[in-house]
Amino acid sequence: MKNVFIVSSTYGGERLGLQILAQISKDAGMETFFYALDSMEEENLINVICDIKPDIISYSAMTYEHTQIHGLNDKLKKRISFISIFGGPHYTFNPEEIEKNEHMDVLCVGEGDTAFKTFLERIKTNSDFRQVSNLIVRQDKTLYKNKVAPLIEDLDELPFADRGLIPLDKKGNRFLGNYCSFMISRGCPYQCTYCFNSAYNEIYRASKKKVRWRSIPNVIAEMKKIKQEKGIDYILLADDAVNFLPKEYIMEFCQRYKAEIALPFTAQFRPNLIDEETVKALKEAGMICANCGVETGDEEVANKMLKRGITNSQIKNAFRILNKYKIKNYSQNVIGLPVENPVENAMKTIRLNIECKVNYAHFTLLVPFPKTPIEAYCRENGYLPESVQDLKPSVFIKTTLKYKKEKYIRGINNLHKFSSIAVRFPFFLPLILLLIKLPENIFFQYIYFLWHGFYRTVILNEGKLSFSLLLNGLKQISGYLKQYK
Ligand code: B12
Ligand code: SF4
Repeated sequence: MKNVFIVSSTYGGERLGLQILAQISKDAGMETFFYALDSMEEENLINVICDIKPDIISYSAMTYEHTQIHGLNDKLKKRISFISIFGGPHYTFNPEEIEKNEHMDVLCVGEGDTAFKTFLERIKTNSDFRQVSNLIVRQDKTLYKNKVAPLIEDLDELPFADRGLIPLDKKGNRFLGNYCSFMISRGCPYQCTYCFNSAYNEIYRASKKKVRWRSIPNVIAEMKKIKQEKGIDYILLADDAVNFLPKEYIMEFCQRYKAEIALPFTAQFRPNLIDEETVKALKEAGMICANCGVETGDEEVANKMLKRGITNSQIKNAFRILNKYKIKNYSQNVIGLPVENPVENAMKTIRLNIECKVNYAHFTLLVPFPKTPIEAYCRENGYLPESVQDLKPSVFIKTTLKYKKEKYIRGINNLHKFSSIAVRFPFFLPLILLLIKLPENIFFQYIYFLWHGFYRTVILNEGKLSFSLLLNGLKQISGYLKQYK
């Protein structure tokens, strides 16, 4: 039997959740294919898939990727017969999608590993799959809604992610070189209001252990296998935060990693949980780069509105430690928040990053995702009169929020383009404050993306600056901007 996975884009990287499902599909004896919608013209893709004649098409989407995915599924349903199954964050938080769309046969809520395995087994044996946990199944115009099973407790039970289907070229990712990503843990105990986790943990109220982690031998075995098979020279630890893991675990992991893997790596941290001993051990194990969520420099907004549970002094301490151990660091920041004056608020974030001496500060504009507490807050307070679900917002281009004054919209969209440069070169701030008064324009947008690409490729990841790198960067930017015209 044949199963085709479809996503809207890989964004030049891996999609680990889907790669685990791909391995499950292969283990079930399915001939397995993978396509990203942005890898070819839609009509070509439809022809390719029709030629394959799949029994199952498995779609995965984050919110805002789903519209394109649904359009493709509708067109395919008119041409060939197959069972369509949908999973990923968008469907987890918006399961009602299946009620609205008659071409959706199955929808998976939450962790899909066990449900997908059972679903494939039932299909292969031609048996009933209407009562599989986590699935909503449409059959004979009836929807069969099943309960969500508890979170998987033992992550070692999962297969290693498939590394063959998603075409990472030899040079790998433009930022990281020939790398692969790994996840040691799943879950996050926090409830930041702009993130999916509070809604996710609500779905899994009954599961006591929200953060789970694999055993060290299991992680090391996967890394060793991939290092040998793919000759990678870099590792990206993709966990929401590596310091959700117990300290003793990190210490032991560092010893084994240094002895058996010894590749440079990047990891993500929650700044309030960073401590010197752990950073020192990770540095000795090979960590050369760390990513931390600063998010906002306004402590009151951070804790009352965003429910970050963090102080500015904890953030400063985190970067002091990273800088002391010469770990290249970058911060994630969110601006364009639902406050009276978003420019003033963003300036506090820029200043906090300057004080922290962050190497590279990455700024995105808030997109209030449906079903997150911040979306409700925006709507209740007049920043978002209707759901943004039908728009196609981008965290990189324009705010989706309504502000009382036009100058705030122009100001925040323009300041977003220069925030990272302002952190690196604070003496440009007076000039930047003048520039943001100008009308919004494409030139500022290019500056934003070029700076982002240059800093992350050349400075953080020590790539070589070249004409072809610049050309490639410009091509990618114009391709991205075309989608948002
Ligand atoms: C790595 C990552 C990325 C990567 C890779 C994307 C990916 N989805 O793998 C990249 C960098 C591309 C990315 C980009 C973005 N991301 Co992101 N990303 C993540 C992150 C941190 C980990 C993803 C992961 O591997 N999870 C672990 C695996 C096991 O879970 P999973 O992928 O959800 O898959 C499981 C289930 O969903 C389900 N499932 C998934 N697909 C399918 C398909 C079928 C058929 C079935 C049955 C089941 C199923 O089963 C899987 C296994 O259990 C998550 C947060 C998180 N912890 O999940 C955010 C997350 C997915 N991202 C999110 C967002 C919003 C984005 C962005 C849109 C914006 C942003 N914040 O930058 C961009 C979009 C791209 C752009 N414009 O550039 C949101 C999505 C929210 C939503 N409602 O859709 C999340 C949940 C984080 C958050 N803050 O809320 N992201
Ligand atoms: S700490 Fe990170 S992953 Fe956890 S809820 Fe906050 S933003 Fe989401």
